Amino acid sequence: MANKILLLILIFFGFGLNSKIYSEEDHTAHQAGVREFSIVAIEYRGTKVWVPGTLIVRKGDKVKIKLINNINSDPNTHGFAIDEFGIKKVVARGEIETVEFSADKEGLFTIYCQLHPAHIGGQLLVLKE
Ligand SMILES: [Cu+2]
Repeated sequence: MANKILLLILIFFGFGLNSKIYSEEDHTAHQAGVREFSIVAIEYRGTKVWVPGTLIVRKGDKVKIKLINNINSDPNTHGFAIDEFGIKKVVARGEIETVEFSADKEGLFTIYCQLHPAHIGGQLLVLKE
């Protein structure tokens, strides 16, 4: 009997602890995590563009971006570059590439295709922690 009561106390106390932890997580400031994106190079009426163009993360996040080149016209490779994070990737049609980096500085950074200046890129916004 005493064991059962002890067990019940532990269960309720345990639930209480869990719900406290969860509610604290809900209300605390941002916790750094992994932010994953998939972005696609497409061609619309002759204009090549990376979509979506704006990626938003917070400082401290690990950023993982899957790059898909869906442009059917030649050339069959396009670039994805963010100078401030040392990223320069070439993405061939039909071959998914991934870039990973740590968003260790705040600010607004230009995303562009290093192979074709006319190819519309985008921007990476790194918010403060
Ligand atoms: Cu391009």
